[in-house]
Amino acid sequence: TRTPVNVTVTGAAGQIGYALLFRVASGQLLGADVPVRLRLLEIPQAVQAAEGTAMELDDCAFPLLSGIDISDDANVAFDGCNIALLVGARPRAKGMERGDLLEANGGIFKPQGQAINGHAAEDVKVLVVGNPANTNALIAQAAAPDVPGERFTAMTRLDHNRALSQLARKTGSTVSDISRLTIWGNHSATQYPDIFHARIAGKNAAEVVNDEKWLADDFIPTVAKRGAAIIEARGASSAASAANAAIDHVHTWVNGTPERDWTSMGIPSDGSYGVPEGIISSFPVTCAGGSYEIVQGLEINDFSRARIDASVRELTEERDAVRGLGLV
Ligand code: NAX
Repeated sequence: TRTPVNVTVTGAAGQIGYALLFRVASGQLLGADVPVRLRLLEIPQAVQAAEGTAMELDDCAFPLLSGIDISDDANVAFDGCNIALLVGARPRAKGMERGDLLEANGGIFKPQGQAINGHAAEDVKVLVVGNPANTNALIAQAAAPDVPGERFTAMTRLDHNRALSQLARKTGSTVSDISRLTIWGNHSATQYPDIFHARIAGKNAAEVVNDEKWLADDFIPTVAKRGAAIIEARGASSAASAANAAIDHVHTWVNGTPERDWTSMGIPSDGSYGVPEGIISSFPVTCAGGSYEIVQGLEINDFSRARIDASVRELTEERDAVRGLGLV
């Protein structure tokens, strides 16, 4: 039998945690033949709620779930961690400035990065879901100098999936007809969903759509502001769809992208496409053998360039702000 993979989930008692843990335990994260051990990290006040979720996980009798540990100590929760899902974060309170938000999250992601550095397994892969995801990933990465930098990623897969769904609806196709869509930049309202290289059943998606006004005034803002629309409708932020995207992100990273397709991941820039090296920005990537590569050689038109640049500018401002706080 295989050694279980240690999957650490932070914010395990939160709403995304509740939607995520059962899917991890059932084998959807890594595959139906991979046993997992869950390591849950919560703040002390939420440990009891996490224990309640763990009771329900027990009650599912998942054959692949080889154990559950709960802790409020990052050094314990990341011990031997192979996959880290960093979901818990400090939400923006009313009237909170961006600097305060970044500082509060620095207080979470810096010690977690240090704990990963000190205790995680050699092959650790990190996905940051908690917002501001890209910059939180940068903070954790900076605190983990002994872990290869490319192991720190941020989630833009929910944006990617939202864009797939909107494009399918507009063109009367199905999501499985669509490939090569890209989310560029920050997981924020400045993100840029790019369909100029996407294919719909073998045709260029932008040509199929043939409606730049829809692209600029409908598609892009709908995808970028979908999180707010969900809150408005549901009275709570996206949870099951966010958990689903986290599953997709890690599953693709570990098991690879399909032939002739790619996905979107927030990853440390190597300078490709004029994105300053080091910031964690979303790119089109292919995955194989447990690692990813940026898709190279795409032509970026003026429409796309302006939007990528705007989102990247926001990321460099966030980076400068956390640099000012001594976090990176
Ligand atoms: P909840 O408030 O329901 O849960 C967050 C949990 O994190 C709480 O149980 C809290 O006790 C815990 N927590 C706080 N600080 C912690 C720490 N230092 N260590 C361990 N646990 C800690 O939020 P939820 O709806 O689950 O959302 C979690 C995060 O995901 C938020 O930051 C949210 O903004 C972000 N999202 C990111 C998305 C993305 O696409 N990247 C989309 C969905 C979501 O909005």
